Amino acid sequence: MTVIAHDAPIYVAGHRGMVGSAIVRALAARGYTNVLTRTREQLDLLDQAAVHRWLADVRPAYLHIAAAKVGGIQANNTERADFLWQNLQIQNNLIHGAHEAGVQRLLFLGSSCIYPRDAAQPIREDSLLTGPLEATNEPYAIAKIAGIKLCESYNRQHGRQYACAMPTNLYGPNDNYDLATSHVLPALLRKAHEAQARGERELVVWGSGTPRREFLYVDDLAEACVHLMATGYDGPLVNVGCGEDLTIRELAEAVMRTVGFDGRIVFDASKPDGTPRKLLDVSRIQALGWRATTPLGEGLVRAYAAAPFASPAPAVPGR
Ligand code: GFB
Repeated sequence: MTVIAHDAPIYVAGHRGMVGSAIVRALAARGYTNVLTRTREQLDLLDQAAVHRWLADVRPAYLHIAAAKVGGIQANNTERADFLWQNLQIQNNLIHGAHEAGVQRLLFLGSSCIYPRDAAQPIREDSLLTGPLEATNEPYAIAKIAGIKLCESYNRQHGRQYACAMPTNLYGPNDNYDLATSHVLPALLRKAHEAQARGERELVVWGSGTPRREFLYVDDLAEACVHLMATGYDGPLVNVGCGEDLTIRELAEAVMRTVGFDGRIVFDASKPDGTPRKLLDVSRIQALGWRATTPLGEGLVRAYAAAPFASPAPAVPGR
């Protein structure tokens, strides 16, 4: 079944980010030849009129909505208004603009933080809106839940086929390595690399190290997105994860092995732990014919090799 022809115009919103750039790579690898992208300078996704005009002109056959304001626990917890407003604005402009332009299919990407903080593990899609959210990322989660409901509502009211995928914590090439705003995995890669390069003996890890997280290599997520598009998936919300999690302490140890840093872990209890666990139930997407293929160890090596600081560490005198 060919739902989207290989030469049909496919718009990837957010193509400069980690997720969008991986989707562009995956589309090219699968032979899609008409992938459309726009930089922020060319099209400001916060500008409703500009977004609606562009979508009406281009009328893509499919949209991958990977554009969002994203960040780690600290950015989510402090830039709360920006996370709520910008994400609502971007997704409203794209989803409503797509509908106005007559675009029948799209994929809206969210995050596993949409589920209740104390959801039963592994988290099934039907646990959405069954309990309170994790406080550190409530604004971001509320925006993403609104996006899911917007897609569902266009489907029910107007017969659109707007699909929603909820990935677990992601990592890989083009990640954000700014220590104040990044997620844990890129932060630890950078901190371990720099500690090693400077001859330091400690790796500072925020919180208690006990929260559990599931990590998916971004190229695996991109494969899932293209798979959902290519197979015409237009059903309800679908989780995308690898099905395995580990503690933040275990992650720090795996990062240290990847970087070759053998110092000691120091926990910074002044930083929040966030949600205690968020392992996704991935049976729905596995039944659709996709599963993750990159083990964490391999993904860490690839992410480290692609990191902007990965050039050989400067020699440290006396070592
Ligand atoms: O990845 P992260 O920032 O976000 O943090 P969340 C995960 C866990 O790692 C938390 C700990 O318990 C952090 O305290 N951690 C340890 C660190 N060291 C560090 C560090 O150096 N930097 C960071 N950032 N964390 C985000 C949500 O939650 O995950 C978003 O805020 C989104 O909404 C995203 O859902 C996927 O996994 O806690």
